[in-house]
Amino acid sequence: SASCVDGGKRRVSYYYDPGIANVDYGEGHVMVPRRVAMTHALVSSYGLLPDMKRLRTRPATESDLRAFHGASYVELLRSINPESYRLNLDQAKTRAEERGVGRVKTKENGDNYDNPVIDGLWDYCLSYAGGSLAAARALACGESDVAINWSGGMHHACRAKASGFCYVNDIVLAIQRLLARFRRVLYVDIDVHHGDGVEHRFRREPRVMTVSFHRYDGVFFPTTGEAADVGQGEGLYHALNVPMKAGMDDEGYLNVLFRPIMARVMEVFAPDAVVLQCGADSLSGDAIGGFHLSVKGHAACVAFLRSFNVPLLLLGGGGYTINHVASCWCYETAVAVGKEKEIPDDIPYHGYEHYYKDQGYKLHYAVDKKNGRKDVSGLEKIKQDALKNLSMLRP
Ligand code: V1P
Ligand code: CA
Ligand code: ZN
Repeated sequence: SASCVDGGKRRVSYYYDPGIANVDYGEGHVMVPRRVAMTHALVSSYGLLPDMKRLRTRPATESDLRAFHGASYVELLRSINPESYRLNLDQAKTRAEERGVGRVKTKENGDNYDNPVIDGLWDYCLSYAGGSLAAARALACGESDVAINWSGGMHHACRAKASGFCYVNDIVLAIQRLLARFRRVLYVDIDVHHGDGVEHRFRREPRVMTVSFHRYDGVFFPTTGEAADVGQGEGLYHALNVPMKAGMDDEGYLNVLFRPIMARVMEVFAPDAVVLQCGADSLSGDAIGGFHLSVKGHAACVAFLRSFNVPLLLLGGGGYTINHVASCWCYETAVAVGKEKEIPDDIPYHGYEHYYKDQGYKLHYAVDKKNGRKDVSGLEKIKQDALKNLSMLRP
C-alpha cells in the first residue's frame, strides 16, 4: 500500500512478557534474559511504544510446541524442575541429560552447563514461543507489516534436544505458522552462531530458504555451517551458509557480504515473508562473539530487509554484553517503526541507565577499530562461494 513504501511507516506489533525479567540461567551463565527487560525499558523510555501495536503475549500451549517437538521431550520440559532434577539421581536424570538438559558430560570439555534446569523453565519456554507464534499470526492475518519478539530467536533447539541455551525452537514454530499463509518464507540469521536447528528442520523444504551468517573456524560453537552445506533433496540450495573468521567489521560484513548476498536472495527466492533472527552477539565487544559490528551496522541488516516491503518477523537470539544487546534491539525497534533518525544518542534516565556507564550512556557506543578484519581477499572468496550456490537456485 502507499503508506508502505521504503522509508515510510510500517504497522508494527511488539510482544513483551515482563516475566522474562525473572528468568535466571544461574550464576556465571552468559545468557541473561533480563537483557530483554532492559531492552523494553529503553524502548519505553525512548517513547517508541505508542508507535507500535502492543499485543498481549499469550503463552504457547503444549500442543503448539508439539507442532515441532517430540512428545516425550515436551513432557520432560513440562515436568522437570531444579528440585526433581536434584532428587532424581538415576533414570529421570539420565533422560534429561540425554536430551541436552541439565549437566551434560562431553568428551572434550568435561561438564557442559549450557542448558541448565532452571526455575520456571516450562513457563519461560511457553512465554517466548508464545510471543513468536503471536507475532507470526499478526503477519499471517495481515494486521501487521513488522512483528517483534526480542525474547525469541532460539535457533539451536532440536526436535527432541536442547542446545546452545535454547530449549524450544520458537523460530521453527513461527515459520511453520507462516507457511500456512505464505507460499515462501525466508529465514535470515545474523547471530554470530550458525542457525543449525532451523536449517536442519527445513533442509529438505523448498518453501523455506535459510541463510545464516556466522563465525566459522572449526571450533566455534556449534561448528557447523560451512559453505558446502546447502540443503538436501527437494530443498537443495535452499540452505545458504556464509562462514566467516573472527574480526568481521561493518564494512566487510555489510558491503562485501550481507547486502550483495541478500539482494540476490530476495531476487531469486522472492519470499512472501521474512524472518530475521537478530542475535546481538555479532556486535563489537560481545563477551563470546568475536565480531566487530556497530549497532548501526547490525541495524543496517534490519533496515535492508525491511526495505523490501515483505512481512517481516524480528526475533532476538544471542547477545552476551547485555548493555550492548539492549542498545541494539532498542535501536532496531526504532528502525522497525521508521524513527531511527529521530532518537537521541544520549540514553534517557529510566531506572536502568547505570547499566550503560561503560558506553558513556550513549546508544551508539564506540567500536573497537584496531581489532577489525585484516583479509579483504578472504571475504571476496566467501561472497563468490555464496553467489555460486545461489546461482544453482535459479530455475
Ligand atoms: O561451546 C559450548 C559447549 C562446549 N561444547 C561441547 C558445547 N557451548 C557454547 C554455547 C554457545 C551458545 C550460543 C547460543 C546463541 O547462538 C543463541 C542464543 O547465541 C558456550 C560458550 C561459548 N563461548 O561458546 N557456552 C558457554 N560459552 C557458557 C559460558 C558460561 C556458562 C555457561 C555456558
Ligand atoms: Ca547466524
Ligand atoms: Zn549466538
